[in-house]
Amino acid sequence: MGRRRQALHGAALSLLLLAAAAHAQQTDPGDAAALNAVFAKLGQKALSSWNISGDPCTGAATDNTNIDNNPPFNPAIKCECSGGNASVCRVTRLKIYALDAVGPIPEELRNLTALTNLDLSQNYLTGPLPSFIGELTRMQYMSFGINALSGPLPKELGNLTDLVSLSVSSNNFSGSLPSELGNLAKLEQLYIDSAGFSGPLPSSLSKLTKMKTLWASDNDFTGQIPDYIGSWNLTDLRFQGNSFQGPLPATLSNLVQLTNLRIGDILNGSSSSLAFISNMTSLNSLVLRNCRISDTLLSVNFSKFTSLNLLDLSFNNITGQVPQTLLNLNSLGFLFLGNNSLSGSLPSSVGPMLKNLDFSYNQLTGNVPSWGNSQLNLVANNFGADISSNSGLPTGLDCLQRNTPCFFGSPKSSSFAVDCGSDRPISGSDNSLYQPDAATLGAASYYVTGEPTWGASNVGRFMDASNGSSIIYSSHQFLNTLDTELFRNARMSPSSLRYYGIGLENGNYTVTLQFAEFAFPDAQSWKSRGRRVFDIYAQVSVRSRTLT
Ligand SMILES: *[C@@H]1O[C@H](CO)[C@@H](O)[C@H](O)[C@H]1NC(C)=O
Ligand SMILES: *[C@@H]1O[C@H](CO)[C@@H](O)[C@H](O)[C@H]1NC(C)=O
Ligand SMILES: *[C@@H]1O[C@H](CO)[C@@H](O)[C@H](O)[C@H]1NC(C)=O
Ligand SMILES: *[C@@H]1O[C@H](CO)[C@@H](O)[C@H](O)[C@H]1NC(C)=O
Ligand SMILES: *[C@@H]1O[C@H](CO)[C@@H](O)[C@H](O)[C@H]1NC(C)=O
Ligand SMILES: *[C@@H]1O[C@H](CO)[C@@H](O)[C@H](O)[C@H]1NC(C)=O
Ligand SMILES: *[C@@H]1O[C@H](CO)[C@@H](O)[C@H](O)[C@H]1NC(C)=O
Ligand SMILES: *[C@@H]1O[C@H](CO)[C@@H](O)[C@H](O)[C@H]1NC(C)=O
Ligand SMILES: *[C@@H]1O[C@H](CO)[C@@H](O)[C@H](O)[C@H]1NC(C)=O
Ligand SMILES: *[C@@H]1O[C@H](CO)[C@@H](O)[C@H](O)[C@H]1NC(C)=O
Ligand SMILES: *[C@@H]1O[C@H](CO)[C@@H](O)[C@H](O)[C@H]1NC(C)=O
Ligand SMILES: CC(=O)N[C@H]1CO[C@H](CO)[C@@H](O)[C@@H]1O
Repeated sequence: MGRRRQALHGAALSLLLLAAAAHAQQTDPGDAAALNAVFAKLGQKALSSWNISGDPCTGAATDNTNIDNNPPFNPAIKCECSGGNASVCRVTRLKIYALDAVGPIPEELRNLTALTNLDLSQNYLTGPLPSFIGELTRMQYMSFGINALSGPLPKELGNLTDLVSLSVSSNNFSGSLPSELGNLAKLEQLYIDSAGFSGPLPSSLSKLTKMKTLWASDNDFTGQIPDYIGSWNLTDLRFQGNSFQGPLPATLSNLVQLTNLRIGDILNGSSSSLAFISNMTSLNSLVLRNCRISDTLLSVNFSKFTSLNLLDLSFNNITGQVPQTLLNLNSLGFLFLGNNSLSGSLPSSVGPMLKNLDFSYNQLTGNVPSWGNSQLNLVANNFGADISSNSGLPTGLDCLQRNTPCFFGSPKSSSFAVDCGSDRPISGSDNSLYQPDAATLGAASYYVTGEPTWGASNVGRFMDASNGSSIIYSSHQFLNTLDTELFRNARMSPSSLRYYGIGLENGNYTVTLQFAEFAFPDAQSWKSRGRRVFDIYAQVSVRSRTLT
């Protein structure tokens, strides 16, 4: 009896002690003041799940609630409390994610010196990234992605030597990358795409040998892609839409652990061969678009690329035949080889997953293959040039070959108008009747309409979204136009969208292109942070036609 009571007494006592300890936990007063000031300036309020008592390091901030991939827990902090019965808690993680917080980065952030993890992405933060950020030296993961920050990237970032991941993607910075970034010896992920940077990549970055992921597309980086990239530990490298010169560095061939490689738009300089990819057999996506590659597909043994799902080698100088081994790859779903100099006829079969193939703008000949329900873009080749095989051409495709026989000598029209993406004809205030254009155009497809009078061709795969639709609609009332209806539908294309006039008579033509923006709202929101670049060319592909 006595022993039992003693045991109960002991249990009650330890419970009491725990309660006392919990009660004595308190946020570091400096951190609490700084956090409250940061939140006040960014118009944020703590959630009831973690500021129950008015003390930030409470509830979800200190229990085992997960802060990552937990949308309701936002804005959020996590704290770490030093042991003892009157322990002090420091704020180690701060997340204000996609809440459209507006304004400059608050100065009081400087006082949260225990932060290891800061996520302020997808807001509307303006002004510079302050140099005091370099004082938060415990930082490991830091993101300012998709905001409106401007000015140069501060060199003090180089003091954050524990940093593992840094994102400043989709901002409006300027200037070149500071060479101090080379001090970030633990850096594994660097996201700087669409961030506004320019100039050559600093040589000091050669020290970042732990780097696994580099997204650096859509800046204005110049010079050659540096050799040292080949001694990084990359699995994901994205370098499209910069101003790099060729050739591609030979050291890239060392990056055999890459699963994702996207390089594009090499401006000038000498050409490259394709053999450097030979050992990158873990690749899932390979994009080398417009990279001044001169080679044949036979210089790589594609049968080793057993995970390859997307291959885009368009806008290069790839010659010779398309090998059956490439088309047979079991994993391959998207093959984009448009705008090269491929010749010969196409192989007789394709792999089970290969549903989207673009061979437009090559020199292919012979019969159009019958590959079941694959989408096949064969515009601007030499199919059916031989009259005897003409019967094999799908309707309209004969009018979109290099040497089209369509309407030759007997033109049918002298004008046409199209409302891209619309499902019905619309009369414009310019007295044109805009024809509908509602066909679903997949990742490698074309179609022609009417007699035919015009056609369209689309190539490309959306990087993330893939709900299949290529047409978007807006109910927006557009200002500055009498033709609001004309702009409500639009065709989306991730890579290349072309319209063709067919059977037009000789003469001088005026081409009018009309645009309205409705994907990026004009608002103080991260959703407005995007850039639209128009790269339009009008081309005469049929003999003796002039265009103005
Ligand atoms: C931040 O720290 C500085 C220096 O310790 C102090 O003067 C200032 O009051 C602090 N700011 C806040 C909001 O706590
Ligand atoms: C926490 O609650 C107190 C008391 O309600 C309030 O003054 C403070 O601003 C809150 N802190 C945050 C970060 O919202
Ligand atoms: C716990 O608090 C008591 C009273 O304030 C103090 O004497 C003691 O040293 C503290 N113990 C620890 C481990 O902090
Ligand atoms: C931080 O970086 C700057 C510029 O790179 C340097 O001048 C400064 O001494 C560094 N501060 C510390 C504390 O290391
Ligand atoms: C980006 O910054 C430049 C100055 O560097 C400025 O002219 C431009 O308006 C800014 N653009 C946006 C969208 O903030
Ligand atoms: C490279 O990455 C692999 C796998 O992610 C890892 O095991 C290895 O330690 C890394 N090497 C270096 C030098 O960081
Ligand atoms: C490539 O283009 C850049 C920018 O136009 C120019 O400065 C450079 O001299 C060119 N290089 C070559 C090899 O043509
Ligand atoms: C691929 O690996 C083999 C075997 O290690 C090597 O002989 C060859 O040079 C490598 N090819 C390239 C392009 O690096
Ligand atoms: C290509 O790779 C496959 C699979 O590794 C191998 O069986 C085949 O012999 C190779 N072909 C050539 C020409 O090296
Ligand atoms: C394309 O490749 C062919 C064959 O290798 C070569 O003769 C030609 O000069 C190349 N053209 C360009 C523009 O590089
Ligand atoms: C087309 O424009 C050119 C240059 O303005 C002019 O010389 C020519 O006569 C025009 N042709 C026709 C058919 O109008
Ligand atoms: C029709 C077409 O798009 N042709 C282009 C193919 O690629 C070369 C090199 O980028 C361009 O010069 C052609 O205009």
